[in-house]
Formats: sequence, structure tokens, C-alpha cells
Amino acid sequence: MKFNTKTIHGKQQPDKAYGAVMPPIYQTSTYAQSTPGGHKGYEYSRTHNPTRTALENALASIENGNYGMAFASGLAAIDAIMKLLKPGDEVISTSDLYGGTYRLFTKIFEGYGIKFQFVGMQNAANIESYVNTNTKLIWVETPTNPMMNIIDIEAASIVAKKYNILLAVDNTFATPYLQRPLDLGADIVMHSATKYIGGHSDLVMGALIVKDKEVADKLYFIQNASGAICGPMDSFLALRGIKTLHVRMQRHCENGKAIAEYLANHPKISTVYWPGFSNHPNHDIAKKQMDDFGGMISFVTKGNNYTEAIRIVENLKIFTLAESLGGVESLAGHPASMTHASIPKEEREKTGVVDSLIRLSVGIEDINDLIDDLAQALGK
Ligand code: P1T
Repeated sequence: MKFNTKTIHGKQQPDKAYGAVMPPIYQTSTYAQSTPGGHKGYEYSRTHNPTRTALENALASIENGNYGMAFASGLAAIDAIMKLLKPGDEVISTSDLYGGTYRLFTKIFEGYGIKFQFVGMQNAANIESYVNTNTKLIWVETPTNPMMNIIDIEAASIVAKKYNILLAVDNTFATPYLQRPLDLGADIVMHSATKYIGGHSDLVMGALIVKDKEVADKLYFIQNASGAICGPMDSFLALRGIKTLHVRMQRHCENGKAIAEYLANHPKISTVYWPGFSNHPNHDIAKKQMDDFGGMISFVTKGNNYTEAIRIVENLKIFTLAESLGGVESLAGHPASMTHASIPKEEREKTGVVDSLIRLSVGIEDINDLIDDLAQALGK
């Protein structure tokens, strides 16, 4: 089955009760049993819920995995991965990554005795030099949030396999429409499903997808034991979102390209970070592992001026100034004060997240309206 069919039909069947084509929202916490243990596969909705199962199957299908798990948020999904580790274990993580992931790693899991090494992975050869006998996980976010760096998943997986380390990839920005990390050797794919998977800015959710049963069993255990699951209504919405992922992503990519090119030619802008440019430092890797370049773009204005960056994001009219990304509507953000404020300024600036950086999540509106909006906001 091809990807554009999988989004609609992959591991999906009409509901067993009445043939409903979309699974009902099974808004129930529990299930009747005829005798203790005598149930129809569902006993308690933290453990399983049929609407969530339908979503988890769809997630597994679109990522070419065997097992999917849905969580209350992207961070809850990452939290579950970290619970595979124990005190003394080490993680090699991408250095430029979502601020909340950095906060979870450094402010929560470092406190439990897990050590994190934040490494510039644009040259994947760097990863191997940080491996030691305690290294248990490599954490890759690609494209990175917000600098749009690209990390070679296949090269990272070669290191992971050589030393028997788990490789987890945050696929939030790319989605399986653009890149399928499990096919490239990753063990775990993670999503903030809040973003492109849901696609309509109407839910908060996380997802994990794996191929291997042993890893899946451990994560299912953690999902149930820790309990950070998503509810049936959100599961329904995310499943509905997946059905149009391919058409939305196609338009996000088209609009993203047009806006990246517009910004690159704008006299007020010094740098545009978008992996589709042939002069992007990892363009060749992007071309190798991604089918297109997505709708996320970051840029800085000439003069590197904080006040001007704030003025631009405040003046946008169609782009909404907001956290998050990946919905049908275009959003603009100021990472230094919003999504990445939890990273100390000194650390942030090392990776390029300067005070003048603006991030765009390009939506699927008419491209002329989006360009006109940027033109007026930049021109003022
Ligand atoms: O917000 P949540 O669903 O918990 O997902 C966290 C997360 C994980 N990974 C990446 C790459 C992310 O971008 C996010 C969430 N990011 C934003 C809210 C943002 O505006 O960047």
C-alpha cells in the first residue's frame, strides 16, 4: 500500500459493532466483564481504548512500524522513552532541539541520574566520539526546532547498531510523509502529534512507533504503568487528521518553498534556514532522507535586531503569533522568548537561536495572501 492510501486505510477497518467507517469515540473508562477477566479485549481505558487503538494502528501504519502508542502530549511520549533508562545511563542528544525536550532532559531526568551530552550532529561522525559503555540512547531531532538542521538518520543508526544503543528520532517536523526513520534504522519514532499529525491545532498529543516487539512491550508497559495516555475524543481527532496528512503536507511543502524563496530574496533578511536550499549545509542529507522539505522556516533580519523581530511578528495579520506549528493555519513565533525560552540564553545562542530569530509554520492558505502578509509586516 502506498503512503497516500495508508493515511486513509492503513491498519484501519470499519468498527466491528455496526460497521462505522470512522471509529466511534468510545467515551468510556471501563468495560463490562462476564466473569473476572472475561472481557472482549478491553478492561480499562488507561490500558486500552478502542478509539485509541484505531489511532495507534494508523500511526504504526504510516511510519512503517508494527506498534503505535498514543500519549497525552509529545513530552509525555518522550518521558516514556526516558523511562526505559536507569540511573547512570547516558543519552547523546541533538544539541539544537525543542526547548521543552531540553527542559525535560535537564530539569527532570538529570535529577534521576541520567546524563545527557548535547552534541552538534550535523556531522554524524561526531556522535561516535561521545559513545561510552553507559550510552543507552541516541536522541535525534531532524529537522531541528527551530534551526532546521538536518541529521543523517541512517548514519546515526549505524553508530547505534554498532554499539547496541537505541536510536530515537523526533519526526515531528518532517512527518512520515517526508521521512520514515524506522526504514532508515531508527528503533523508535516520536511525534508531537499536536502538530502535523493532528494538523488542525485542536489537540495536544504524543506518539511513539516502533518495529521491535521487545521495545514495544517495554513502552506499552510504561504507557500503562505511568498512565500519560490521550483520551478517546483526541484519538478520534488525530485519526481524522491522519486521513488528510498527505494532502496537507503537499501544500505545506509548496507554500513553504515559495515563502523560503521569497524571504531569501528580501532585502531586509540576512539568513533563511530551510533545508530545501542547495546552500543549506545539510541539503544533500535532506535530499537523501526526505521526500520534500516541509513548511517550517526560520529567519533572521539584517542587523540582528530583537526589536525589529518583535515588530515583525506583531504586525503579521494572517500569520498568527503563537506557540506550536503544523496546523492548517500559518503561525509565526519568536523562539528565544517563546518555544525555547527554557534554554539558557548562552546555550540557545550557541545553536543559533538568537533574539532576532523568527520561526514560521507555513500553513495551507493561498500563497499570495501569505506573501502579501509577510511583505506588509517586513515593510512597516
Ligand atoms: O507540545 P508537545 O505535544 O508536548 O510536544 C513537544 C514537542 C516535541 N518535539 C518537537 C520537535 C516539538 O516541536 C514539540 C512541541 N513544540 C512546540 C510547542 C513548538 O512550538 O515548537
